[in-house]
Formats: sequence, structure tokens, C-alpha cells
Amino acid sequence: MRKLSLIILGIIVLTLTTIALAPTPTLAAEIKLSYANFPPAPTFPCVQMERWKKEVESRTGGKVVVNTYPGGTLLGAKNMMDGVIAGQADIGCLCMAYQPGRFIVTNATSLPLGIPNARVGSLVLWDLWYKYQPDEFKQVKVLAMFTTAPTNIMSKVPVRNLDDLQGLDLRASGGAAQILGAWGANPVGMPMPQTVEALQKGVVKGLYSSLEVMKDFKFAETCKYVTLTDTVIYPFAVVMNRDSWKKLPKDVQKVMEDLRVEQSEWTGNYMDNHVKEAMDWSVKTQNVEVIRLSAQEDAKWDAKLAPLTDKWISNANSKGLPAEAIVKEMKMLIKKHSK
Ligand code: 3IO
Repeated sequence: MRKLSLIILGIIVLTLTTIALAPTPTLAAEIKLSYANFPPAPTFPCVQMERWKKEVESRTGGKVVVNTYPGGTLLGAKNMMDGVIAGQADIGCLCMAYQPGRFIVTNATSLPLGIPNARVGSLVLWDLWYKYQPDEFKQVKVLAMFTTAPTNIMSKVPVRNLDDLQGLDLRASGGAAQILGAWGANPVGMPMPQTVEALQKGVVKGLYSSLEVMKDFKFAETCKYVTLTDTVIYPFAVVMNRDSWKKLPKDVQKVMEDLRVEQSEWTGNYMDNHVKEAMDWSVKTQNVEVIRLSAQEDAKWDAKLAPLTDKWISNANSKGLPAEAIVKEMKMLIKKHSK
């Protein structure tokens, strides 16, 4: 009898231990979110998207699943903002340069005011948006803001001086396109993903953007010249549909709010490092020539840009915006974040 009860006790103990040690079955995600992006997966807007997805999924303990749609499979470059407002995607990543008239305040970051890199650009853009909270973002929840590294000329023909640039067809959008125009080039506007075909067909002779695209879009295979100008950045935003945001539980909202500045700065840092890596690759394996302007030539280029900020100010003033204050704020923020 004693032996039997010991055996029974043993079985009970074993069973309980097995139950206690068994992995708890993973709960099915309660919340599924779609995240749309316009360029292909290996490019920086999508790299930051995957990082955000990973952070949100782990910080919410698997309660949230983010399904990502790179390459314009859910929403494209130009309908990103309206698509998110309409709820075709919960979240979307957009480049403000593709709708310059729509994002006047935040596009002030594309004025030639000397943003030195993507980390500073991203923090300046974030602070500028936060301070002015412009109407154009009122219909969405802003989840991150970041910028590219400063723009440079990538071309099939060498650009060594302003003469080489006259009438040259180069792809650019928004503020960057205005800068090219001021230098006498012929800016051709189109979103980045269409540039691959435009270069192949010879519709453009090059482009004006941040240099990590030399590797990520393999532009180094056709554009054998890079002229360093380090002039302006392209501003981006990650936005969420308002109703999708309101439906989230408070703890999930907190995870996303806490991530906002961190994600913006992370993306700036990633961009700055990736530009270096992409240019090393371009020079070493693709025979790309990097052209540096002399101080004298550089001064000539800079002089052509002087009227652009005044032009932006008078346009923004006419829309009832505190334009001078915005430019002043920008200069202060660039200094503050460059320290
Ligand atoms: C950009 C857009 C998509 C993917 C990679 C990119 N690197 C820089 C940009 C900036 C941009 O939108 C543009 O049009 O130059």
C-alpha cells in the first residue's frame, strides 16, 4: 500500500512539473497592423521600417504584429499620405519632397541652411515638426521623422564646374530640384524608384540625392561620377491612420510614442554610416570617380543659392506661416544638434 501511494505521488509530482515547465503556448497576436513603403526592401526607408517592426513586436511582447509592404505593393510614393488617411494602410512612410506644396513647414529642412548629416537633419526635422505641429499632419499620428544625408550629384558624365551642369537632365524632387535649377541644371521630377528606368532609358543623365543609393539601387553601375556638394536633405515621415491609432491599447501607444525620437535618430545614424559604406563600395568595386570642387568653384555654387531661402520665406508668408521664425528656428536647431 505504501509503495503504491509513493508511486502515485511520484506520478502526480512528475505530471505537475511537466505542466509547469512546458512552454506557455504563444498567444495569437491581438493586433495586426499594415505598414506601407514605396521603395524596394534593401533601401533605407525599408531598413528603418523593419527595425521599427522588430522593436514594436518585441516591446509589446508579441501582442502586436506589423506586416510590412515594401516596394509600393500597398501604397506608392505619391499616394502614401492620402492612402494612410483613408485607411488603405495603418502606417505609411512618405518622402515630403514628392508633394512639396503639401508639406511647406517641414520642407523648410530642404533649404540650403547647412544640415551637416542625416542624424542632425532627422533631429532638426523632428523638433521643427514638434514645435509648429503644422496642419498637414493633423489628420494622422506621426510616428517618426527623419532625413537623408545631404545630397550630391551622381552622373554618367563628369560635372567638374557650373558649365558642365548647364542644362544637364538630372532627377531630383522638391527642395533639391530647386537647388539644381538655381545652378542651371534641368531638374526632372520623379520619385526615387522610377529613377532606375529613367537612367537606363537615358531620360536623365544622373540624379541628385543622398549617396547610399549608389549601392542600394546599383546606380554606381551607370553613374561613374559623383560631384560632392553636400547641400540639402530629403525629409521623410512615418504616419499612422488616426482611427488605427485610437484603437490601440494605452500600453501599445506608449511603446510607439517612446520610440518616436529614438527611431528618428536611429535612422539618421544608419543613413550616415551606410553612405560611407556605399561610397567605399562604389569607389573600390565600381570605379566611381569622386569630384571635389575647389573652394573658389564652391563659392560660385553657393552664391547661386542665396535667393532660395528668401523665396521660400515670401511664399510661406503668403500662406500665413511664420516664415522668418521657422528659418531662425532651423538655424538654431542645426547648431544645437551639431554639438
Ligand atoms: C530615397 C528614396 C527612396 C529610397 C532611398 C532613398 N535615398 C534617398 C532618397 C530620397 C528621395 O526620396 C529622393 O527622391 O531622392
